[in-house]
Amino acid sequence: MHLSENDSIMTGKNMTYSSGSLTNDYTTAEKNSVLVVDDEKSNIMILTAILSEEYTVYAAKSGKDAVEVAKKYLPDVILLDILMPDMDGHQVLSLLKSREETYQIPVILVTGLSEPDEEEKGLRMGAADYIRKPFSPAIIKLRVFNQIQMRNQLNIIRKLSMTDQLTGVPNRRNFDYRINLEWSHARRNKMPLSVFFVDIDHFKKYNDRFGHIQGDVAIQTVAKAIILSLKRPNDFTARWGGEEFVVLLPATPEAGVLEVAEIIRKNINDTSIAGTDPDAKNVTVSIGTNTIIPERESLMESFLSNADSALYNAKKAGRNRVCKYTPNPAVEV
Ligand code: GH3
Ligand code: MG
Ligand code: MG
Repeated sequence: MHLSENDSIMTGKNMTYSSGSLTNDYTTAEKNSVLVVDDEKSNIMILTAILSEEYTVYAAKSGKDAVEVAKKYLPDVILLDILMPDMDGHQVLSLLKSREETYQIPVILVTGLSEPDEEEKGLRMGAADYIRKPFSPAIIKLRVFNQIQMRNQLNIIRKLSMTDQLTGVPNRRNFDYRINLEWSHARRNKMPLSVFFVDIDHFKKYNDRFGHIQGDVAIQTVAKAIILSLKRPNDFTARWGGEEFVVLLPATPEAGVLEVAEIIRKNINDTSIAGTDPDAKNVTVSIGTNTIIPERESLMESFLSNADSALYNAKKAGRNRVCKYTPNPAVEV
């Protein structure tokens, strides 16, 4: 730890995001991180010394800075002093618990207050644990470790619940979450949002011929081909179910989605999935696309079902092709 380098953080006056770490190893992605909040410089130094071997340690000297650092770095655990000038630990805790980005971060209150009422108040407000000063380094380490371990396990469960087991791509639940975000974003910013469904052609026959295990390999290969064709960081694919995938392209107009869909169709058509069988045709997919600039009255369900009807048209027209949704002309009664 280089104190001079981090003095601005220690004083809390000119804290910048880029220098928000008390250690110089915060680039190590695998390390869990802890935010230490205390108005006493000496306490921050002691806690950093105890924790920095195992964790990336961020520090904040005031409640206001603590909330900012927590939002920016999303530490795995926060050690929060209660007695601080301006904003006390309880106020900071309440702010952290009220924000979408930070409410899940476990907070361990650290304080010299010994009244049981204070402890009860903190726990009722959502603190995960409570440590009294003077603290022993071993207790600090163990309590932090317990919270980190629970958080890591929770993250694994969360990740599993959002991932399709066969292909490793996001699952339908993940897609539902994502499309809600992208839909609101597109509506707010009046940006086009595109979607398409990718469905493997005659897959029942494929399974019948090659068996379900090879069928699974084909599904995995299609997932990979889709992933490799998506170039922008916000492009998103999920397994919709069975042999069908859905792709969401934010800020992408119709010409863009048609281009990406065609690349995917072609890549899959050109990939020899069936293996060594000389008579086997390649696996092909049909794709139905739709694009919208959502307005207040637009329905997300119609946006998706219209892409699905475009997929139906691609199947009807002979498969191994891309069709875009076009509204039916009005029928005169
Ligand atoms: P179409 O060209 O009209 O899409 O015909 P299709 O045979 O692909 O469509 P259909 O919906 O009739 O059949 C889908 C098949 O996909 C049936 C099912 O056995 C197979 N399938 C669904 N999920 C899986 C899976 O996880 N693994 C394997 N191997 N097959 C699956
Ligand atoms: Mg199919
Ligand atoms: Mg299907």
